[in-house]
Amino acid sequence: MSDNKDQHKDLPSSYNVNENSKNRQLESFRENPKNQYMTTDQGTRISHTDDSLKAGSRGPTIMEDFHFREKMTHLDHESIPERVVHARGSGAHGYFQPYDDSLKEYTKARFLTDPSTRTPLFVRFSTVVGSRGSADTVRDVRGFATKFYTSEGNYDLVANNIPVFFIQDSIKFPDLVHAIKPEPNNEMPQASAAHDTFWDFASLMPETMHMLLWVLSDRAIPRSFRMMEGFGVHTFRLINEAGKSRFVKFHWRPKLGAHSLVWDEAQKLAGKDPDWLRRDLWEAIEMGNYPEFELCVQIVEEEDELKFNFDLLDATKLIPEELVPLRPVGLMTLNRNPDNFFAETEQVAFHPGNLVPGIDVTNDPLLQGRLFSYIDTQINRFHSSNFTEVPINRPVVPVHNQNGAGFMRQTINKGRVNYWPNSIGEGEPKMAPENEGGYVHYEEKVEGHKIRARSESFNDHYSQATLFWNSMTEPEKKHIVQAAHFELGKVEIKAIRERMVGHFYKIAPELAEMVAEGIGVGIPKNQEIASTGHYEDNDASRKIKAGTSVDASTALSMEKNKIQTAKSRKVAILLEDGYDYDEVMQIKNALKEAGASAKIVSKLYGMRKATNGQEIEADKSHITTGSIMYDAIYIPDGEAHIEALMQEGDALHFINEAFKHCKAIATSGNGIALLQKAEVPGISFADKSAAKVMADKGVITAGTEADADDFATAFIDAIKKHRHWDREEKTKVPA
Ligand code: HDE
Repeated sequence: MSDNKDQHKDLPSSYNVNENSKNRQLESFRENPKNQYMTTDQGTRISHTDDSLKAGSRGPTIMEDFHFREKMTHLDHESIPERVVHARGSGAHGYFQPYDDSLKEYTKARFLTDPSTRTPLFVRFSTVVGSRGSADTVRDVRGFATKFYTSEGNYDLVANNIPVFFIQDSIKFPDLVHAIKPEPNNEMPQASAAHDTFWDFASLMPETMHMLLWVLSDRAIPRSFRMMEGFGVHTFRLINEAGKSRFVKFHWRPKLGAHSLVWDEAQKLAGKDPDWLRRDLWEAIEMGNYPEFELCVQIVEEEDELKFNFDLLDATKLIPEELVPLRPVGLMTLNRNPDNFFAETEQVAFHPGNLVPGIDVTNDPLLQGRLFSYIDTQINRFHSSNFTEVPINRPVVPVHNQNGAGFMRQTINKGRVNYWPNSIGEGEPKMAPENEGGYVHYEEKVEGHKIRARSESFNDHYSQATLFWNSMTEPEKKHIVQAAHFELGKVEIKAIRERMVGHFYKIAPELAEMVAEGIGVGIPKNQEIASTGHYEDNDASRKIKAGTSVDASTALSMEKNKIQTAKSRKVAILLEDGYDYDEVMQIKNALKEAGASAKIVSKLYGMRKATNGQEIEADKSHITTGSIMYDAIYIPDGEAHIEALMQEGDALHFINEAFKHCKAIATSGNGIALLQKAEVPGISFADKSAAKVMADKGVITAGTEADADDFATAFIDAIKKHRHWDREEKTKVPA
């Protein structure tokens, strides 16, 4: 079959896709019960669904009750196997739009280069280790997978919120997953790496060290899915129109900045609201606070492949932004919640091998294994290769091929021809040459011996762990140490704890010393720990060893890159009867203007009366909420109301806990005495009746004569800083 022009003359040169394309496609699958009778699956109207068909009202149920059998059979089959990893996830629809066409120089992928197109997409955020019903806020890597429904087919960027991975070769993935998942004999612990088998494995696998530091850092307890970075991890390829290839790393940057919880808060949230991150995402989208992420790329010329002191094919390494800066490409906006969790979030099936022309893979041995695993795992979940026909997985462009029957086939292929080449079907569907959008794999030259080994250039397991450690601020370092005390403190076998300290020593002696102190072991005398795998020396290895590197990278620290905004932050207003109504309204308005939202928290639900007789309804009672569900607290003035709060253990705990979690707190007049009673040590307060606003370590106090605007501004500034770590010097925040 030749690919001459004539043969393609009736075919569209491209498809029009816009931000509504996917929604329109999904609409044809949506069910609407409005003004309809209930029916069986066969469309027969149902007259009664509360009693099964029986032989007499006290007799046995009869087999012929087709309605009962259908209803029960459905329930019995209402689940599919959960994902073996990333089982717990939350999804959202949105779109991506490039800023301009400047990436054309590097890639022919249209969705990255046509600024007039909004490509629809679906994102699924996830934890990795826990089961589908596990808590959102556990210490874990977060998945950040995006399916772009592009005009050239589906492209999946299946990313994480940490830029590196535990292992270098995918053959170790089953071992890693077995080790980190609950132990096989008793299925404990749920959704946690803090157990012997994980740290046993990690301590014998030096290549995990870089990733482990990220997992011990605050990155592993994000404040919100909307406030995490995303990383493609592997090095991919971009291919331009002329066929030139460059290496690329993909990077999502949240517009709200990257922010985290503190560990004590994360643990408590896991009990009080296990859906914390899911709820946060859902509510933000419902309220119109659409999460936005900027897609950036790091591009490396082919000839520079070996210029760094690490291998671009090694997924345990990142490219420091000091060496290759991020180049912004466009913006993703998430603006619609799914209609049905199962149909969309559960059934969405990602695959790093879903590629479009202009993007290709590399020989990264971790990525190569993923290219096999994802389809295989979907077949386990769906029991059919027809999962691609499920609405959420369908591309918005037409699909034509001779893939055939199987469980749950939806497409009705017509005619006799289900093979290629054929003459009976006039050779259709046709092959698309490259200039008509046909995907052509990059012609990389590959040669070598068949060998079960890694390149020597993968053999440095410590330098980038040290780079990460060196790049942290003091509070961030402290949190890593405290996290290690927790994680390793849960490890019963002392030799494992000791082995880990040996690795930490190689990363940074001070890290090892601080960790060792908390887990009852010394620094092992023999620091020699064999490196993983079997390594082969080669040319690339020798060049890489002499390559470029940096000692610290500002980009790696969340603190150093903190985006200061109060947008979408939640503030609790503690209220009992007898508060100053005008002050509450002033602060509420100021918060609204800054993009934050306020909730009234009181001892009980119901109306709370102000000194001027006005009433405000409580949104939450102390029984149904806690300080951990807010980013900041405000307590207005008012004698009777403060007097009542003074007597409430829950309110005092609320303030004290928020203080320990380093959150912004504001009060005025009589409220100052309440803060003192709630024990917030090391803080200077304004004088109760002075005309002054005092801001000390995120605690804002105002005298009764102080200017209301100054008070509100100081409070919002404190909220924008998110956490006031300088308080940790006085009060311990568990890591
Ligand atoms: Fe995955 N991974 N993974 N992974 N991964 C899966 O596919 C796998 C890796 C990532 O929301 C599974 O559909 C192997 C790196 C995300 O549905 C499975 C290896 C990165 C998601 C699988 C890796 C990821 C998955 C389980 C090592 C960041 C959730 C269910 C070679 C770049 C996608 C599924 C969603 C899910 C295999 C390593 C990201 C088993 C073999 C590195 C975000 O196929």
